[in-house]
Amino acid sequence: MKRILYITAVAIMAACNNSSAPADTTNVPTEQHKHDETAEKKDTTAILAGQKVFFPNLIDGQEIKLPYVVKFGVEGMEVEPAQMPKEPNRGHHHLLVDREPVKAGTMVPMEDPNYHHFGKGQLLDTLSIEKYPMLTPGKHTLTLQFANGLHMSYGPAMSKQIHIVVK
Ligand SMILES: [Cu+2]
Repeated sequence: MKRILYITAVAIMAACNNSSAPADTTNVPTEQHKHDETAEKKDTTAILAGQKVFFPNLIDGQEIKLPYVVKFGVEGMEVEPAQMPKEPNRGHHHLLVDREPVKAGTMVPMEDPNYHHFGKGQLLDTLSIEKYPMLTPGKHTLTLQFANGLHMSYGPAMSKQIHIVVK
């Protein structure tokens, strides 16, 4: 009986530990993290506070007519052409149509036409029916996703999703 109680107590403690630890504790940026990343350059898809992407000229729910020039914004990271990552906090934009943000450390798909890579470091693109045939009239989601030089996603925290209505 004592042993069962002991096991139960351990299990409860373990459960408490799990639930009391916020999921993003490891992502809380500290000076220490910053130094570690710069020194080791191991995790090339870790992100820091204040780093984000955004659509400078689109708001959620906006109605647009094609062609439409959509701009890509980023704060706290630098845009560079796709290449072997030498420095952290760099990468390029991706525009996803009707797709969800890409998990951190996972490659942004290359073959799916709903994932557009801007590996030259582009800061805008023209949404046209020729280049984006999936943008048929009606509601769609646009997701801006930042990824490193090897197209490895910085994750949902470095993405921005909005809804648009194509007229
Ligand atoms: Cu890419």
